[in-house]
Amino acid sequence: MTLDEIKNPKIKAWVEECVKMCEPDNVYVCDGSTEEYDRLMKKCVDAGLATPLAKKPNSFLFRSLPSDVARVEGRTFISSVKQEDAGPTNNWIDPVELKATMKGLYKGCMHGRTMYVIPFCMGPLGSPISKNGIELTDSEYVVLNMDIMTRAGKKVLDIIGTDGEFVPCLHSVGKPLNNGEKDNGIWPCADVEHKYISQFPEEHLIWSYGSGYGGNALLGKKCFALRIATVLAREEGWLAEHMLILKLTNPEGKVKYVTGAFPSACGKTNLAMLIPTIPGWKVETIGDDIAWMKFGKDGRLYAINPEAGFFGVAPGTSAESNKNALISASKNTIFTNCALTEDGDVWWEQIGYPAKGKLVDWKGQTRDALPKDKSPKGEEFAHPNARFTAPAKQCPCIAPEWENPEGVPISAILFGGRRPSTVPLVHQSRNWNHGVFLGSIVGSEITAASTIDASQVGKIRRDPFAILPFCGYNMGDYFQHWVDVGAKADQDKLPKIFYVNWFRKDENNADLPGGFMWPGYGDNSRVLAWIFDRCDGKDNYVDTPIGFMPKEGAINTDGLADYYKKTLPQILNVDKEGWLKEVKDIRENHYPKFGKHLPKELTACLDDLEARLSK
Ligand code: OXD
Ligand code: MN
Repeated sequence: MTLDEIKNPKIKAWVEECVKMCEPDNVYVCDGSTEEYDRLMKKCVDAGLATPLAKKPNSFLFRSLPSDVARVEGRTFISSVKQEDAGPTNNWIDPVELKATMKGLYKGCMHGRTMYVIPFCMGPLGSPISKNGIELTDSEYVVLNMDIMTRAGKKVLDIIGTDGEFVPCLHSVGKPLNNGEKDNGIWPCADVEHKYISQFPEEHLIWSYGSGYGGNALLGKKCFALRIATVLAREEGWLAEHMLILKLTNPEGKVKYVTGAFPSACGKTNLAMLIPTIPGWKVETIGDDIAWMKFGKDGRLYAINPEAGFFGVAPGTSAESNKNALISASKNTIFTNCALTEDGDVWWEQIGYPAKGKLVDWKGQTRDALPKDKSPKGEEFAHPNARFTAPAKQCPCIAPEWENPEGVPISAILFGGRRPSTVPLVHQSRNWNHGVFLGSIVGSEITAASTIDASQVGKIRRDPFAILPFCGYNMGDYFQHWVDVGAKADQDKLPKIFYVNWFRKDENNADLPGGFMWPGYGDNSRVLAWIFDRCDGKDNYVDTPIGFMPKEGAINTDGLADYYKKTLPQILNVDKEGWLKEVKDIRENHYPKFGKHLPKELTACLDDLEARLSK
């Protein structure tokens, strides 16, 4: 499609303004057709940027540069007019200054390239909760990924019509091609110090420059569906969250929907696609990363998954950890920074089997495969943040209603992190505000594996609501928004809030695989079953100083290994000393960061917790 075919004057004027600045050789409006996808993929293959995979139908492998392998939080900015509105946890640059800097970079940045205009919709087409965006990009890789991750193309232009709203998202890889220069198989991007992932919250505007990877470049995901959407949600009275959405069916066929927020590397995608180990229970997926929640006419909170695909971390994904993800990515999938096998398949660490013969690693080097599916740190064949981009509709456990425009009514909200000590397997908040408190203290313990600074080991890296890198405004105001949303709602209809922890450890117990006191994965269904019954008001709990916890025998342990049965009482216990230390850490190190923006309701919850623990 050409620019002339766009009937919306606002879109046209904005595209023209960006064309003038970026100076692409051509402008192309994406229609979202299969023919277009195939054509652009062929262009990537011909340019040496993508490798077709003989073993996976219509699937391709891309390799990025080592300087462009993940989101760049240090180069991500919330550029609000006032610094205070970005808050203490976001990088901030004055919007006038940032725009001047970025305009300098954007000037002529698309020489030798095509500017693609991608009309896209976050959420099911026609849903009252969905929102539209237009991404301008000079990367075919971005167009292809956006095609899987969002509903993209002409149909969205038709929905926007001549006066509909859209979020403008400008993206460039920041690598102009001058005088007939070619990419020559090298992933285009800019140096780290020239990368800018910028959100302008007052204007609902996104400008991204210099990276072609994931959340830096597929602007519908973290930039729009979280950073800008959190701002829109606050303005409009709803919730935009870094949460999975799952459907849980009990043996009687009764259904409940659950959302869950977990920091990166806590198994969120695995939980969303879990295969229960307890008979009769079923988990189906609505979404694995983001939930947008709005109140329905009946006063209940309804959630949609704004995405249409999974951008999942490949390493660690195996038939054991997440068979459904492997099946989702078995065809029509884009792989990035995975290793390539001799027979034309992808491979990654902890895929569940060793590779044979030679492998081309993510840097393009051919090396002998190892006799196991692990590699020494720094010598991985697949980058630890290697990804698969797979259509959600290919997931064998996708719920039939995953695209329901009305969304699904949420009964429970889970929070969790990696906490080797203190935090029990599961506890329930006493009420909404106590649940907001639990969300506000989410975090993972810093391990020797996650830091090079030994003095940090054992400390808690807080990631409130698992949304710290994705909140488009002051995190203290975000907590207040959650409190306000709850205060306005019918209390009986609000979801119940739980804190789960699959990661308690006892290094001294040689029986426990990896020292973990709970098996996790499919066995997390045992906890989901307790939560399900809690939502039905079953008398399956005890009241403790930290909240409601399973009473003895309330967690189904049938078929669980004896060593887990033995450790269960320990992980369902209230560690008063540990929690008092937690209270101190929150009071001294976590909450003071938010200053006057911290809701008084949360301080009240902290005081209440301390009083109950001290009784
Ligand atoms: C993601 C993340 O990629 O949360 O989804 O980092
Ligand atoms: Mn995420």
